[in-house]
Amino acid sequence: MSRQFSRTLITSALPYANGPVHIGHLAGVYVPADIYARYLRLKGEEVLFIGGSDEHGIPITIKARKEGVTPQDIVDRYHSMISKSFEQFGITFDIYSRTTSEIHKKTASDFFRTLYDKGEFTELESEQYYDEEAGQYLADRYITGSCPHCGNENAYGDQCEQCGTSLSPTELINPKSALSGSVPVMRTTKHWYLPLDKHEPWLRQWILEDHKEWRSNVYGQCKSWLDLGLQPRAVSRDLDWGVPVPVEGAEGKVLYVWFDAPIGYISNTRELLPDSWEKWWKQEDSRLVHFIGKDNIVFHCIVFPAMLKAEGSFILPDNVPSNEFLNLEGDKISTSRNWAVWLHEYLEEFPGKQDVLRYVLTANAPETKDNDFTWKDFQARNNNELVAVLGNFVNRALVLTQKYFDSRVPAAGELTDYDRETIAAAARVKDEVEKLLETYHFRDAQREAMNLARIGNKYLADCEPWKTAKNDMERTATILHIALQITANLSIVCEPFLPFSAEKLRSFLQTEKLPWEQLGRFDLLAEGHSLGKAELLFEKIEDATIELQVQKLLDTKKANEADAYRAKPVKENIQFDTFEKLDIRVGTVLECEKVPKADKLLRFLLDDGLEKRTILSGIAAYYPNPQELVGRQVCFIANLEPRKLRGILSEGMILSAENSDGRLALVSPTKEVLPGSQVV
Ligand code: B3M
Ligand code: ZN
Repeated sequence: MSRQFSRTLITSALPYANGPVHIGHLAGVYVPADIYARYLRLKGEEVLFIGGSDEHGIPITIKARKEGVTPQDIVDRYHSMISKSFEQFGITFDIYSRTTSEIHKKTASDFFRTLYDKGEFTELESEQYYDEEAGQYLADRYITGSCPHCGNENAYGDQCEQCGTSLSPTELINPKSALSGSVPVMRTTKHWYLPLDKHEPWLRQWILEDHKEWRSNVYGQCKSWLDLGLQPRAVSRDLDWGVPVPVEGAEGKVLYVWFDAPIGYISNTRELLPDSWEKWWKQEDSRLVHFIGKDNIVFHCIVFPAMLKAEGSFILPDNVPSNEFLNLEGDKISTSRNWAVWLHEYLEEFPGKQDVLRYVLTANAPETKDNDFTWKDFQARNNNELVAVLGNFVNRALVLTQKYFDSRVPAAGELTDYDRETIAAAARVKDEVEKLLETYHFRDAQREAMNLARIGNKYLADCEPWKTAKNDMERTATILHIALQITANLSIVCEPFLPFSAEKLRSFLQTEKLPWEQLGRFDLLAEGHSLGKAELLFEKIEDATIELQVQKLLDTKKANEADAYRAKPVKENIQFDTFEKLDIRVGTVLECEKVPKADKLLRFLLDDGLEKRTILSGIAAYYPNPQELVGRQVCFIANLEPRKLRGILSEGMILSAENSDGRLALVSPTKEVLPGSQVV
């Protein structure tokens, strides 16, 4: 069902201001959104492109605490870095603002208040850990303790990073506050919930029936959420960093970051257009499109629409083109492991080559599945496509015109059939690119745009104007006339994808920015029009340059490994009698197998010298063939209070040595001993 819209409001996910931006951000969200915005503008449509930094949330407070600065210091630093990177890469936001702005705090606060007054929230009391020393409630990440599944002593309240299980803070054994180190206590706290379950019926209809055209990854994710059944979601948190909850009795509470962040799109529109913002958000003939990454789908397709619907006066998104993830040289991009190509570093190392990166990221865009960025591919696409096809064609057209016609557009004489075919093929590019862009297929659209350069390149190679120039200047004039018109067409079709190169093309051709509607015409340059000086559009990237980048990543990998192997500091001293309380023994493995439905756990049956004893251990990942352990001897704590794990009683704990990157190895005596021998 395609509707007629009068204007398009484009939003792109607000990046967290807790680190700089990298190629994954650009590929996933900002380049496609910018291509779309530039395209619609070139078509003369009414467009608004909204961006900004997401400056609330726990990760920012954690980073601030680590560095001993305020959260405001953190977001100030990264907001300016991020907005500079976007500007340098030609991302044409109409506004790039931030969620710590006054207008945002007011907009988000009023939005909450409206929903509150309409009775759109439910209030619920729950038990939550509270740090009495620090005087605050603890977010899940701020609580550490032992994992009930694998025994890892440094598990977080939301997840154990050793065995990967997601946890709730109450499951942790011996919980500790990461703020003060003290033992937290349970306190009752009140929060406001958005009853998503109540919204489920219309969401099902709106997404599953009315928006079947959404990308299959987006549609599929929504469908599985809906099929699981939606649950109420808390929209407030006990925290001192964020937008205060604007109702009585909510002291010390702020809006959950995922409640306030999408409202940032609205606040930033208001900031830019204080008098006319509502037309973009509230008129049925406005089209709202959210560009996001795949981890944000549920918030943009389910939670935010439910908020907008509950408010009552807003339109809903028409589409949510979400990309999958971009990996780097085969590994997941990671800020904490510094496994990324940072935009500011790229520009230091490849100054002026913004379009090369834009091009490669679009050519490899993770539109339907995760994709990989490699430096080899970056080099190949630059050298074989941008240089050899686009750059080469444009350069030949201009240099030959300079040589034979003194840089003036020559007149076309009579056309051959081949000329006509070429013109017709070139003219078809417009429809193709449009169709693809309007259905959010940016990667195919760019390939189609490049086809125009391929057509031009082939045309020159086939017609060989450097040969005709020896005896037939009229034919030479016709060939170059056509080649120059193709070049002018390229300056239009490249503008959304390669804006810096499109600008260079315009200066070579001495033309203004031409509207999209002129694409496909062959009278863009008048006979006699004087051309500017031609320079190279792209330059070859040498092997040595690429090897440097690959080496840089290898160094990062080595540094990460070195970090991982650094031993942990020694714990506090204990008295001998404390040690003596532990009864550590050797047992012989009688049986060993995986615990069904628990990826990490192995079940051991040991001969402990007295009887048979069952112990579970979270080391399955490191012993893929557990039956090979049968007959081996291991050490175990014999007097640890038995515990039930996954319905099985585990009588003790098997000792293993833990590398500081988490890899485990069982501890065994170096000589065979009798089962039941004590470790002393
Ligand atoms: N800051 C999450 C992210 O960067 C979040 C997006 C907000 S969009 C309203 O993945
Ligand atoms: Zn664990």
